Amino acid sequence: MKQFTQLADVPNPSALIDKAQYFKANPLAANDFAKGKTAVLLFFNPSLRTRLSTEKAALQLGFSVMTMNAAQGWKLEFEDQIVMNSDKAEHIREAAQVISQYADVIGIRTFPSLTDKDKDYSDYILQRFVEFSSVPIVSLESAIRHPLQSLADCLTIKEHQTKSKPKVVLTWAPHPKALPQAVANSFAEWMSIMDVDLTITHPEGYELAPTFQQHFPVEYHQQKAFEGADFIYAKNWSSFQNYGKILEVKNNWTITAEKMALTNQAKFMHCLPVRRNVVVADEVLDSPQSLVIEQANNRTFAAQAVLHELLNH
Ligand code: SN0
Repeated sequence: MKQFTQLADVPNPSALIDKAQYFKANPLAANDFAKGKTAVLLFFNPSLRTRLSTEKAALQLGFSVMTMNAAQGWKLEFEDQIVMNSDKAEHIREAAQVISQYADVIGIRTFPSLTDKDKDYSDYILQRFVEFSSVPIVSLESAIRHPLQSLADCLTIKEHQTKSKPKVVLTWAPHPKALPQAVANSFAEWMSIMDVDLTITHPEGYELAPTFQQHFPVEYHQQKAFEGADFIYAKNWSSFQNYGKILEVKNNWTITAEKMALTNQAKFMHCLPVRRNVVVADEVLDSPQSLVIEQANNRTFAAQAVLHELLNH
């Protein structure tokens, strides 16, 4: 594996899920593996789980970790053939090469603009780092994908499924802010290699980009989608069609105990952070059916498997 930015980068996804499961059982099995090596993590947007779980994963493999909050004060220029006489002091061409001198692997977090659809969906910032870095790049959530989250989610489903081919429902949920489509896109992408029956439910106008949505049925009626489900995966995303916008929605899409009662005693999943009683009612989030903390725990082992695989040659 040369980089980890999307499912297509992974030669054998089920072996990677197995590796994450192995590190969960044996977190220090390779604690000398990356001795003398350095992981540099760059955050252009805030992070709790991704930062701490990836740092922990790297430390458990013996890496030294350097994390940089690049959100404020460090303005990079990503465009070519530009006269750099504005506020951006450094160009991606130098920055990526310079970081590569200090790092054996580079992690990047970058959210979408939610205003320029074409640029966001070209995964522009992440791809500029891929282009100019000389060491492997790990996505710590990009404009359009969150593959470390999805890998952890695959592990969580694998651990908690009680039958082959469980019914998994990815459901849109309300949110006061316009959020990226990244988590939902990636979840659908990774469910394609799991032996699951995935249904996506959302209000009309919230269709995901065709590349992510096309393989799966869409059910506009949330309650109907919930019938017989074994896993409910909730996430808000802003509109792709009406790019980055929050649309008016008639029904109440919050996940409640009443809706969960329509399922096959489904487990509840969410990547966190979650807005209580907007996305999901307390009664569901605080119930034994909720897997959200286990999902967060599994982030460490997903990251550990990825870092191990990237440098294992
Ligand atoms: C991000 C998102 O992509 O939806 C990160 C999820 C892992 N979510 C948020 O930023 C939520 C922010 C909020 O105000 O609730």
